[in-house]
Amino acid sequence: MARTYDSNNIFARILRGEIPCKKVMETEHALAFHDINPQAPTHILVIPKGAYVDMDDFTARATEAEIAGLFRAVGEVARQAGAAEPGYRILSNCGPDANQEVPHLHIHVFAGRHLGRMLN
Ligand code: DGP
Repeated sequence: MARTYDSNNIFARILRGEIPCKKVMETEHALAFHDINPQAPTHILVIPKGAYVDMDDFTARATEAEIAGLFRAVGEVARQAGAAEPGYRILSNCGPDANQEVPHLHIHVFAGRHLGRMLN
């Protein structure tokens, strides 16, 4: 059963401009900004502009343009950060078992140090 979208979640409020963020990039379908609690020298969050709770919700309901727009933005953010070489990691927590904290889909982009085999 899909979770219900809470339009007052913190990233919805960032999208509406009610809460500031350190913006990295904005496109028609995505917004990228620095994580408030960085786990790597580069730690950027890329979110869709549409109201999607998580990856499950996004891949079930989003349009092809929204899906392409989000993933193009992730790649572009990593390139702009100079992370394509030597590399970066993307991660998206989906639901309680993954400890998803903010119920608006977000893709973490980590870079700037050797990341080991896994982040937790
Ligand atoms: P997750 O556990 O995958 O839901 O990660 C949520 C991330 O969001 C976490 O790394 C901290 C970040 N975060 C939470 N609140 C804010 C905020 O108000 N601004 C920004 N820039 N990041 C936030």
